[in-house]
Amino acid sequence: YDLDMPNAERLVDDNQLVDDNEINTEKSLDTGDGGGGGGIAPIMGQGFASGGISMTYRSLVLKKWFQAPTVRESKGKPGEMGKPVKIPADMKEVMKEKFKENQFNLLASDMISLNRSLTDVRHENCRHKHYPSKLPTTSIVIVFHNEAWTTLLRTVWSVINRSPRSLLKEIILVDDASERDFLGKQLEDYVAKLPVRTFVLRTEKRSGLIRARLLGAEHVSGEVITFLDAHCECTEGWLEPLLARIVQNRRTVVCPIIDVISDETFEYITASDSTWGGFNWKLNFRWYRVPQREMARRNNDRTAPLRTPTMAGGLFSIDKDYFYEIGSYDEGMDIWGGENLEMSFRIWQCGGILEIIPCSHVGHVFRDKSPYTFPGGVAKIVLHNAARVAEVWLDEWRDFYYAMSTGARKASAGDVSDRKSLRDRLKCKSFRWYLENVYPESLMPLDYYYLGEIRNAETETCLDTMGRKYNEKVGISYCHGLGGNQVFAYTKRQQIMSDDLCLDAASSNGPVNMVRCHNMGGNQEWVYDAEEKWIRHTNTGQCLQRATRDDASTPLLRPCDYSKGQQWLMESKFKW
Ligand code: LR7
Ligand code: MN
Repeated sequence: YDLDMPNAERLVDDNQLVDDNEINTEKSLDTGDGGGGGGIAPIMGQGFASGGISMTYRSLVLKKWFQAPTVRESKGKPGEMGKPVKIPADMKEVMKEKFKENQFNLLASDMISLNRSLTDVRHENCRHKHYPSKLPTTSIVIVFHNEAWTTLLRTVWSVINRSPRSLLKEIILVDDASERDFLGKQLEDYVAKLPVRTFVLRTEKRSGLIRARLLGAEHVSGEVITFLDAHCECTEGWLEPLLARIVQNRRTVVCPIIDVISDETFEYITASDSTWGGFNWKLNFRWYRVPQREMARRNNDRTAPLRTPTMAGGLFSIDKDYFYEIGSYDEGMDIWGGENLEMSFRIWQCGGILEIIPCSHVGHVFRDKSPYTFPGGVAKIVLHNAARVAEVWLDEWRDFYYAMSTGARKASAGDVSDRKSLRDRLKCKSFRWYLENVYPESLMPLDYYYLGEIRNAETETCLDTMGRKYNEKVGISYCHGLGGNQVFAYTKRQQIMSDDLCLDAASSNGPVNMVRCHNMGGNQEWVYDAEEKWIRHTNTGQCLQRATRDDASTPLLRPCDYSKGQQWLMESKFKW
């Protein structure tokens, strides 16, 4: 491994620099949308009621923070300016072997400087923003299990190189029982020489990222905790906007835009500033397009903080005291998964705000597979964590989660009484409140008439997605009563939906396809007549009919004729 220490001398403490453009009085402090009106009323004023800027961090002047000078490009080195690394043909075999160690191109990572240069990826308008002259200090907490040397240390160096030194209290590395020698004493010796206080904590046995982060948090002496994954690269000006937002309201939990570091080439690829976090019925975190409603609330300013329903989980800053006030993490969660949704719901439901700050960009190596072991099995762990989220935060919407898989129903959430009493103690709002006010676009419909199987009265067969994907025909098959592909919601918006797919017909004789729900009626609007038991497609006036012998795999659209083949029962006969 490349052990050479990048040269720290070109780092300048921002305190040595003179403020340019000091703007006097805190009145001009951009309090964001604190006093705004319109939009979705219930959250507009939330959290800002107590006078806008938090007293803890009150400051009088704004300044344009000087970042440590841009890391200069080392000409001729691979990966500089975030460019992709090309592996010579004769090294392809080595590359493949090394890929397996971390599920990313380790050979490429090892070829790149630990403090490689990156381009300034921020929106033009971000470069001129002013932030309070006094910002809180932050400690960076990075947990890892068997991380590669170069990705871990590049994360550390990117923090050191691109954060104003006066804001950086320390870097805390939490080793979650790694089994690689170089992460032992060699790592401790290395970090002891860094220009920023950095130390390594170790969990005694494998604890998973959630409990590892809790251990790291206990040792934080900064005012704000900033969590990062162990394979990140922070870019120019990433930290100031995060901290500045917390100054305005300490109940705001803030995430950077998470850019993509390619797992194949380590190219730095800027992510869209118009995506936010959501989740599906299986409680998987997913990125979705930001709706127009939120764009409008921000006056179409692409640099303004973006309220996101959920966060990816790995990269965020939170006021340290607030982290504990709001219940830190659920210690009952193991290894990986679920904690990001748990924290997202908790923040929103218990009076906080969760935002993506578009002027802050941090890259993350996204990979297809997890490189490490999940003791006890991936499914068991992930479903256990998700069940805890469902049990504590989802109220009746937990049915959507459980309907999706037998595995989910069988997994045990364990004892969640502590988390439930936390929810009571903090007087948190309901999941309905969250859906109404934070995430009306959610795939879990706010109002629905029915959730269950849709059975044909004549053939006793059930609508079935057959596990098919977008824009394919909906299927129909023997009712198995096990949920999953045979679970549909009939919503108040008159959609027939399964997770993110809605029944959709574009012409009067079909076919009936499954198309991504657009929530705008049109081809996705169906009226269920509870008397006649019809499912009538509004746009075409046709009725949904059982499959025929010729094509038994898919239901049809036909003129409504009161036949039994057009009767559908929305009453579940689940075997669980
Ligand atoms: O047992 C473990 N112990 C650990 O210390 C398992 C993991 N870890 C460490 C690991 O070394 C890494 O540094 O925890 C960190 C996160 O693990 P990853 O990198 O395997 O997770 P991920 O990037 O695939 O997954 C995302 O979702 C996780 C859910 O538990 C965490 O919240 C991750 O932090 C999170 N990552 C991000 O948010 C980055 C953006 C990815 C997206 C979307
Ligand atoms: Mn990660």
